[in-house]
Amino acid sequence: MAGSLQPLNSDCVTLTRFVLSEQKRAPHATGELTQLFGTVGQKNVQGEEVKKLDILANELFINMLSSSYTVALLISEENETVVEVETEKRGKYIVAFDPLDGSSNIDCLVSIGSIFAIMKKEDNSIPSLKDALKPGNTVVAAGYALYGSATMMVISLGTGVHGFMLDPSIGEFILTDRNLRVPPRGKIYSINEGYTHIWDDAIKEYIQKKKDPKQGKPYNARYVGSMVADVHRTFKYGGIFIYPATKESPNGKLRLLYECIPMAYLMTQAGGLASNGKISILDVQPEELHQRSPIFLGSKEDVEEVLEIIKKHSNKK
Ligand code: FBP
Repeated sequence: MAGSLQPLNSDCVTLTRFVLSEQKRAPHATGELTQLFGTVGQKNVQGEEVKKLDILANELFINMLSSSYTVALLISEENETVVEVETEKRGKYIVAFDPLDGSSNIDCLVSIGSIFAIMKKEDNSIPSLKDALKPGNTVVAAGYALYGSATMMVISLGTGVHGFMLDPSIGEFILTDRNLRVPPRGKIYSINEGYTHIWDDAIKEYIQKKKDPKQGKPYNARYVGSMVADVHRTFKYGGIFIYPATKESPNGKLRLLYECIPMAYLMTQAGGLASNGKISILDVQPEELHQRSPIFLGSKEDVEEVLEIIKKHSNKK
């Protein structure tokens, strides 16, 4: 697509046109969510020094979102506390985001991304931490941008999951994957096996089973180390992405509000599952802004399989 000088196909569905048409399906829509999405769509970061990229990305997110007049409160991985929006610029949405996910991969040019979830502020009280600690089942929209061999935006406004690829020649995101559905079962498992020594027995049993030809055709192992890249592949090819609790990190590593919940919302919208090992990620009640959560996410049958093994082990205890 890059550098294509084809005349613009006026029928192509751009991100803005898509969100506008989706808004028409919501009888009481005010257009504020459309305006917010228009703002999010402009978030491709250009930076000077690579290392500062996640700080730059964070500043851009905060700047663009807080001046969109659609947001009441921001939650960023890069900010210890909630980010308040000036009263006169406040809107009705709360946005939790990871401005640059997979930042440890920036220097080696491996795919990185941005992740966000949008919730609605239900009342007119002054926005505060309590408004930020909302469970995933209150999310009204979520998405991620993947900066890889192409720039991709994958979103859901509650009516399925849709992928848009950036056409740099026109600077527009074009709808390329309408109604993404994750396959019911895959052939790939994705987990950092460098932590095998601190896994609990259930995880060890499950991964061993995926490798053992006596227990079925062995799965392929794929792990990029950028959640956005690993989850995007899981959407496209199916399988399972796992970041479990370990003996050293009893709640795993990934953050509930702006990594686990957005991806769980999207995966569930695409027919997959996302669990913390016990309950759906979307039913976890957040208690802290940057709390971590184990996550098992992907194809329905694959996630159900590992949850069965976890249950078996916890019944043994
Ligand atoms: P950041 O958002 O801080 O970059 O960290 C999250 C992350 O890089 C995820 O993208 C990825 O899935 C995970 O950490 C990799 O962690 P590990 O190196 O422990 O496997």
